Amino acid sequence: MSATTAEFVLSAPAYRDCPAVTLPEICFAGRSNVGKSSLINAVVGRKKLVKTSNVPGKTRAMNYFRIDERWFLVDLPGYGYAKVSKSERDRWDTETRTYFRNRPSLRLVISCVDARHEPQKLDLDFIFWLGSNAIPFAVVLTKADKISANQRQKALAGARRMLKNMNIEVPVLLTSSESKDGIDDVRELIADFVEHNNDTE
Ligand SMILES: Nc1nc2c(ncn2[C@@H]2O[C@H](COP(=O)(O)OP(=O)(O)OP(=O)(O)O)[C@@H](O)[C@H]2O)c(=O)[nH]1
Ligand SMILES: [Mg+2]
Repeated sequence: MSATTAEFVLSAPAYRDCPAVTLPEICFAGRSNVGKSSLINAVVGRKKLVKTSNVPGKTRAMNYFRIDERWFLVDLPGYGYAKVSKSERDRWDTETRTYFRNRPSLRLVISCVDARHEPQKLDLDFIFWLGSNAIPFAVVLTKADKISANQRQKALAGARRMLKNMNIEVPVLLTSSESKDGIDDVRELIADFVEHNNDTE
C-alpha cells in the first residue's frame, strides 16, 4: 500500500535541527545519485514528494517527511559526491554519524546500493560502520530495471556475500523505482520496523 498522507516537515542542515522525537523514523542513505529520492517517491507512491535529479548532490540536508501521521521518513544527502568540498563532506559525515548513533527514534536505515555495480569502497565502509555500531539497517539494491535477470541474481548474491564476509545479517532487497519491482517489499519492511520496536511510544 502506498501512503495516504505524506507531508514535508522540515529540512535539517544539522543534527540539532531534527524535529522533536515523536514518531518512529526510517532513513534512506547511500551514494549520491544511487536513486534514494526516486526510491522514496516510489515507496510513498508520490511522483514528486522528493526532488530527484540528474545532477548529483541535490539533497544537502536531512529532509523530514511525515507519512500517514505514523512515521517520519528521512531523506539523507548522498555520500561520495566529488564536487562537494572536502570540508562540507567532513561536516556531513560528522552530522550523519551523530544522527545515526544518537537519534532514539531511528528504527531502520535503508542503505541503498546501485545493483549494477559491486558495492564500492564508500558503500562497504558505510555498511561496515552501521554493522559495527549496531544500527538497524537493510541493504536495498536500486535501478534493477537497468540490468538483466541474470545480473540481478548476481547482484543479490554479491550483496549477500559482502554482508556475510562482514559477519552482518540484515535483509537484502532488490528494487526498481522505474518498474516498481521490489517496492512492496520495501513497504513491508518499513511497516515491520515502524510497527514492531515500539521504544519511542
Ligand atoms: N532506470 C532507473 N533510473 C533510476 C532509478 N532510480 C533513480 N533513477 C535515476 O537516477 C538518477 C538519480 O536519482 P535520484 O533519486 O535523484 O538519486 P539520489 O540518490 O536521491 O541522488 P542525490 O540526492 O544526489 O544523492 C535520476 O536520473 C533518476 O531518474 C531506477 O530505479 N531506474
Ligand atoms: Mg536525493
